[in-house]
Amino acid sequence: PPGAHVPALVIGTGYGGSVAALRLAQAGIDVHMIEMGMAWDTPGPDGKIFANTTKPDRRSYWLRTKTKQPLSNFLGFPIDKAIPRYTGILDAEEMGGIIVYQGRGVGGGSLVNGGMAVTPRRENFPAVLPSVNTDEMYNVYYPRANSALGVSTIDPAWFETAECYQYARVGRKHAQRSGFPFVFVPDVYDWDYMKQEAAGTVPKSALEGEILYGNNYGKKSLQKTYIAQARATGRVAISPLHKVTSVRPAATGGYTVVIDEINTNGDTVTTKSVTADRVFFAAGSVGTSKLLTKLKATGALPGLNSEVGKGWGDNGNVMCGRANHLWDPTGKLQSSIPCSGIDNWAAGGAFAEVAPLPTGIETFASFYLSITKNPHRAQFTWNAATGTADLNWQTAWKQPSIDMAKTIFDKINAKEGTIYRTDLFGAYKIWGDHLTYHPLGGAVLNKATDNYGRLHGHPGLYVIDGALIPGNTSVNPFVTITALAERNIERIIAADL
Ligand code: FAE
Repeated sequence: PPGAHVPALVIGTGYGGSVAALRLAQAGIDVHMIEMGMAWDTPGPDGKIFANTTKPDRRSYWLRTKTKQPLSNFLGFPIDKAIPRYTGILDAEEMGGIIVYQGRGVGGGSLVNGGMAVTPRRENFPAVLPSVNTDEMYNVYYPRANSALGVSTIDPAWFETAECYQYARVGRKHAQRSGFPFVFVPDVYDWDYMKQEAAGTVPKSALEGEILYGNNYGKKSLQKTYIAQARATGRVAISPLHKVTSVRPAATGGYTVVIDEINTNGDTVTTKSVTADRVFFAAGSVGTSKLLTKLKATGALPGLNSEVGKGWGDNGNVMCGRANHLWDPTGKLQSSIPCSGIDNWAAGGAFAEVAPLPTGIETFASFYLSITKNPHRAQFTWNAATGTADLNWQTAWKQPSIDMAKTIFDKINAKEGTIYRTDLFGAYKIWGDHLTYHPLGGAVLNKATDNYGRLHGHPGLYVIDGALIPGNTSVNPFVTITALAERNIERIIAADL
């Protein structure tokens, strides 16, 4: 209720926010979570909560009237289509030089992502988070995160025979013939459920191409793990379709948090304010960075330091497809959940996932999302004229990522006598270099905050999401975001509360 007082307010319900809410509640503290997206707990007219990837509808996109698919074209033809404006699940946020894809709703990115749950190779960790103790992370916090998220790896015997992973077996064959290490990638998908999908005994999710716009079954999103556990404590309340617009010190101590309640058209219905003793910024790398940049520039939080908004990176994401020979079909049935990758990080700075193209038809295409060691970092700055926090990422900054991905795919193409697909991202365009799924940084650990996420200058304010990580994790990021949040909240509960 307006004017209410809460001990702990969490902005956002993704990985960082869910870890904070659960652990605070278990420590006996009442938590209120504020989420700008929808609850995603009610079926639509088709009886399903989430729309299918091949049939996007109003549920699919955040306040757009036309879809903005990551793969914009197929066989040269644009595939985006008109949809009604709605507070849908996937935000394709255009930041000038880059489109940043993000999940919107209770569960954040866990609603839309592929569930790939990857712990970085230990030798790479010191470069990811230099101020964090590696032993503690690998002995305590990564295991804690993996266990709470429900991470597991595909049954290798099933992998060899499953029709839906022919594309991954072709990916393995091509990787190994060129001498690259091929690795299984863990996931939060329920692999036993997927086996039952393949056997035809349960409703299909991964085998019906569901991804990007939500998975109706099988994937253990945060709604089924951390958030379910948090709700079960009885101490966590969640307000969907509520967007935090301001945080400032309250005269009586603590912080005044201003919140817009919005409708499914994105319009503000009412504006509320509450007082919170402690506020946890968990709005995602972009959400947290934009809020803090604004609050510093407009004087609401004058004590924030000049590191706020800095150190933002795209985790080096770049996509590409290869055209296979007719004797290497990748299968018309493709599980939407990737299970494998090609690790050329040490030699070439690239880790490539063998990704699905779940079109329902045989495409003879191999498709990859590469994570690369791109060195570029961008900064958010406040634009008073437009009232927005702008990001200075440049499209040309993807070139190092392309060069690193080429260390894998030029070699495979040469070995196999194959070529790149040029029809997936626009006419004659090989590289999907216009986007990222993995925004990281903007309120970097031990720079904008202390070494546990406490924001400098304002006691009781914390950052606990992907904004803490300086731009790259060497693999898919959510396990690292979760493990770092586990580490930080343990310290904050012990020392501050
Ligand atoms: P996030 O999960 O983004 O949660 C932030 C939440 O805050 C969202 O629910 C927002 O709606 C909400 N919010 C933002 N601003 C406000 C505000 N002002 N007021 C109230 N609420 C607000 O943050 N990562 C992997 O590790 N493996 C994968 O397989 C993978 N696949 C991906 C596929 C796609 C299509 C996408 C988009 C991402 C993928 N990711 C993957 C990235 C992963 O989902 C992402 O790193 C995490 O979700 C980030 O977690 P955070 O807690 O930082």
